[in-house]
Amino acid sequence: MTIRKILTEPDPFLRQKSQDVSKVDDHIRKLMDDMLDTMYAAPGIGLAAIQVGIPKRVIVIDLSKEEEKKPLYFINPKIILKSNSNCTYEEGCLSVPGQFAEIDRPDQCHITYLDYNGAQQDLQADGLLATCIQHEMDHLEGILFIDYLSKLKKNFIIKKLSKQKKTLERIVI
Ligand code: K1U
Ligand code: ZN
Repeated sequence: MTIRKILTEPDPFLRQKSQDVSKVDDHIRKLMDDMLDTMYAAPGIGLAAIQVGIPKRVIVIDLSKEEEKKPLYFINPKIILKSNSNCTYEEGCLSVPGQFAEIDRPDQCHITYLDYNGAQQDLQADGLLATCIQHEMDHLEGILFIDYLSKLKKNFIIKKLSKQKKTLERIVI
């Protein structure tokens, strides 16, 4: 088990597009295991590989509230259908620490993906799972939830996080 460092905004690495996984092997499974441990430790309910500095199209999610963990693994996910109706959730992001905002997204989505063993799967998601999948799939395109806010709000958040980073760097040095 390895807890990896989560990149935080502003970081140009978070803005790059992730690449498809060509083969689901032990290297990818180790990455997903580490991502889950990193996500549980944070804590969070989802994580994309780019957030730990790996630009591959890999996502992990666990929405379970009880002791028993129910991890979901998505490799090369593709949205094949989104509902016309939207829902609003207050979203957070481990790469945008301490910031939350209400974001509107389609309330249902149908995706195809490869699972932990590389088998082709499809899933019809709604509610928080649909929101979380779309939030994580945005990461694969270099998009963060703050991109949906007004320029004023987004720039305010980025400035705040930038200042926090500089203060932390001074403390560490
Ligand atoms: O950084 C991420 O992408 C993870 C993010 C996922 C997410 C949250 C809310 C809506 C959409 C996507 C988080 O997990 S932020 C932390 C969080 O939501 C949470 C933390 C502890 C308990 C419950 C929720
Ligand atoms: Zn996020």
